[in-house]
This record gives sequence, structure tokens and C-alpha cells, in this order.
Amino acid sequence: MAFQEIKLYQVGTFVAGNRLLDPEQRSVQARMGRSNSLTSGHRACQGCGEALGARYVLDAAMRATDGKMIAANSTGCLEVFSTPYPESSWQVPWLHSLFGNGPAVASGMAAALKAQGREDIRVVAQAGDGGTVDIGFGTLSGMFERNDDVLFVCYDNQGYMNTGVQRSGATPPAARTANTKPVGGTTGNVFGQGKNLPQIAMAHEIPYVATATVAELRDLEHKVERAMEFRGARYLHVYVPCPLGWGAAPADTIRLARLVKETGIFPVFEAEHGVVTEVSRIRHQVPVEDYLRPQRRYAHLFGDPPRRDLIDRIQAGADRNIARFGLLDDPDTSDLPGARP
Ligand SMILES: Cc1ncc(C[n+]2csc(CCOP(=O)(O)OP(=O)(O)O)c2C)c(N)n1
Ligand code: SF4
Repeated sequence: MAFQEIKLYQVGTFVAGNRLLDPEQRSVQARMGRSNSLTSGHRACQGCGEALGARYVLDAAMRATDGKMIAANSTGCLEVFSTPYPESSWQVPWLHSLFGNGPAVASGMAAALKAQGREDIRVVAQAGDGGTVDIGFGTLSGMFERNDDVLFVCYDNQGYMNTGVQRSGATPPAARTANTKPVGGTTGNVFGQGKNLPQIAMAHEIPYVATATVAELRDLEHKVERAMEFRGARYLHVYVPCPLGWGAAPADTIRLARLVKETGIFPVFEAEHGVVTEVSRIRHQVPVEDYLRPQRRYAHLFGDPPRRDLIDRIQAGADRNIARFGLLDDPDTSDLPGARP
């Protein structure tokens, strides 16, 4: 598919910051040849992290594949806000699967391309956390196990947002959702449950697993491009704030994405064949309150009296991640999850 030229007025500050770099080092969004895969006119909420993440992911994948890419998309916010019939914001070949079978559909697309001898065309599948860690989980694990040639991208907004903010297996402890309300002194979402899909993907020892946030967009682009260098199953887990579902200000999307990493709540790393190869270090560790307080889904933690017990448990989880992934230490990866002796 031909790349669409961008006009000068479309160039933002992210681009301006790239002017000092060699053209080859500039971000995908900084380039006149970017594909605008998810273009303007869609109906995402203001400040939607999922829309931002998807745009960067697919433009980077388009560049990495020289435009030879097909995207699959499970049912969820990204699909709904981008394709209100009869319109579409997608400027790439794009296929809508059911809520539950996105990985199976993507595997089928890769198999069909292989049968046609068109393995130069690559498949990128996308889903929210519900479509990934819950209803799509079985077919995703099968895709990993068979090592199908698909990059699967989970946009993790930590709940079923499209259908009114219900809990998913990726909803964090203590968060309020429509069905985890903190009534009668309960905690909101329970502690100790939920699925850590990046680590589950690593356990399949697939060629490439990475996590990223929409606060570090160059890092996100890099991970997509790196993923496309591999053949076989690859998994990218992108943290994407949802202002509507989280009760957060649209202007805080990037701030929250930065804080979730700087607290240690969301480790940002890369892994190859089940072994962690890179971690993004925390520059200044931030207490978890700074991340929790701007989100109304955690308002019950800051009442009178505050739920110090719950805040401390969330802090303990962040500290555990920091120790486990060496987020504050020297760049020695020998003790990291999956590291081989
Ligand atoms: C079998 C089935 N059950 C339920 C639904 C309704 N449904 C559509 S999207 C969705 C939730 C999507 O959540 P998620 O995958 O996290 O994506 P988000 O909207 O948060 O981006 C649900 C429950 C459906 N389409 N199919
Ligand atoms: S509900 Fe959340 S994920 Fe859905 S469009 Fe709005 S901000 Fe984006």
C-alpha cells in the first residue's frame, strides 16, 4: 500500500525534536513517509491511550515491513471507535475478528499467506486486555505454541472498556470497575489474582516478548521494529491509559504512563526465547500514591481515613517488580526472570 505524504501542519513537537537526528534515526512519526495507519476521524475519547498506541504500533510495523502488512483486530474499543459503519479510520488492510478468536484468525491469515507463498506479507494482530488475557487466551497460547508468524499486540487498558468498564484478568488490585465496586469496606478489585501475560508469553519461549507504554513512543516504535525482525510468534504488551474507564483527566494519559513505569508497577522490558534481554531502568523511583491518586478508580484509597493498608500492598508489589527485574540496578541481566545460568 502506498504511503501517504504528510503535510507540514501535521508535524508536531515529537517530530520537531527529531530534526537534529540523522534521517535514519528519526522516529517513524517524524518521517514524511509515515503511513497514518489509523488516521483522523475516529471516535476514541479524548486522551485515549489505545488510539495513540495503535497508531504508533501500526505505523512502525508498516515501516518495518515496507507496507506489506495485514492487521487483525479483536472486538473492543479500538475496533469500535475506528469503524462505525460505513466508515473506517484504517488506511491499512484490516480485518475484524470476534472478541474471542483474534489470535486464531491471525494464525489463519498467516497460514493462508504461507500457502500462497506470500510470506513476505506479515500479520499483526491487536486486542484489548480482555480479548488477550481472558477470552482470547486459549487461542493465543496455541498461536505461541505453534510459533505462528504473527506479532500479537495487547493494548492493556486494564478492563473491558468497550462494554462499560468491567473487570478483566489484567485489572490491577484495588481498582474500581463496574463489577469490582469498593462497597462495604471491600478493596475494589481483589488482590493476588489476575494474569501476567508478558510472563506467560515468555514461558512459551517464543522468539520475542516486550512491554512498552505510550509515554515512551520511540521505545514503542523500536520494539515493534525489533519484533518484525523475527519470524514466528511475537508478543507486545502496551500499557495504554483509558481516561474514561479510569476516571483520569485526558491530559494525564502520558503522565500516568510515565508514572506506572517510574513506580515499578509496570516493568518495561524485552525478552527473547524466554530470557529477559533488556529492561528500561527507573530514573527516580516514585511512590505509588503519585500514580494512584489522579485516578478516580482508586479514590476509595484516599478517603477519610485513607486505606493505607491497600496502598502499602500496592507499593509492596511495585517493590517486588523492581527487585525481580533489577529496575534500579546495574544493567546485569543474569538474575532476571528466565535468565539461564
Ligand atoms: C463472546 C462475546 N462476549 C462478549 C462480547 C461483548 N464484548 C465486546 S468487546 C468486550 C470487551 C472488550 O474488552 P477489551 O478486550 O479489554 O478491549 P477494550 O474495549 O478495553 O479496548 C466485550 C465484553 C462479545 N463481543 N463477544
Ligand atoms: S473508553 Fe477508554 S479505551 Fe475506549 S475509546 Fe475511551 S479512552 Fe479509549
